Amino acid sequence: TIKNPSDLRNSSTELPLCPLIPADLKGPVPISDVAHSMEQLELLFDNVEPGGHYTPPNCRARSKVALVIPYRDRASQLTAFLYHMHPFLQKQQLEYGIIIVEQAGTGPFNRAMLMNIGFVEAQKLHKYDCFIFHDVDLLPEDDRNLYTCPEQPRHMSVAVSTLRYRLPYKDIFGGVSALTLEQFKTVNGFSNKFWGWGGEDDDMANRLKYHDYHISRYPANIARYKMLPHRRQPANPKRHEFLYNGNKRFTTDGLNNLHYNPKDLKLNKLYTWILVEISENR
Ligand code: UD2
Ligand code: MN
Repeated sequence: TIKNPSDLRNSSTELPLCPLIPADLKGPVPISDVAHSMEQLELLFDNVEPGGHYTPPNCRARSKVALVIPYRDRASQLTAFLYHMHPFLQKQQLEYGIIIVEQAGTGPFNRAMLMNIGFVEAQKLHKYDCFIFHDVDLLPEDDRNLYTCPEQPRHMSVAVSTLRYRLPYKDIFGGVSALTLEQFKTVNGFSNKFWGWGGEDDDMANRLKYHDYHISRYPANIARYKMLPHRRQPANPKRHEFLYNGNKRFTTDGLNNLHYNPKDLKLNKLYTWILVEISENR
């Protein structure tokens, strides 16, 4: 039978699914040390929608990925990150959004809680199904390191420059890690109790193990990252104690007891910016 002309029109506007493995990946990608201002960057990437959201123009992305970045006072790292990541992710033909969650004030930093907040807030913006929690100072060095969520949670920053490009210990889950919406909900997100440096990533590894997930990884020659230089933050003296008895809190400490005071949210050109006030005493 002859097709109805309107069917034809429909089928030609429906984009094909993006390839499972993007076509023009190159392997190693250079990391620029040229500093850019935010204004310069905004002119460079005019294909990004407000809030740092991107949809591939020629195919339908297989998943929608939220990059959630815990952040405070690292302005030059943020511009280096955006300059590197937008082209990197676009080459992978992903639908993605970049969400910067900034902690207000000067109290101890709580990386894990900021990531929980990013997870919650991102879902109000787009139908994300994959969440990649990402230090702002880590830049991937190989474009075969796909920013997707596989069947098991993926630890992505396997080989980091400042750690001599070697996995420091088997269960490390810090740096960059990817979980599906379902996985993150199942483990009740991150603990909210880690104030200051350290422990929150290992607590997540314990949550994953407790729920019978295992940590998947790309080989070290692909999952390579450069860490931009920074000062060390003061370590949390309670991190070992909280890690040790963390399993008592998996079901009560995380997404289901997350409290924060949203102070601001802006759809900036290259990223969504969320400013939050958080506190220990609640
Ligand atoms: C390691 C982990 C990191 C986290 C941390 C302990 C790797 C490669 N990285 O990072 O994921 O587990 O230890 O908490 O394993 N940040 C700010 N402003 C601050 C402090 C932190 O924006 O004042 C953010 C930023 O995204 C930074 C991240 O938190 O990249 C981790 O903090 P870090 O870079 O100071 O800690 P580092 O490199 O020891
Ligand atoms: Mn760092």
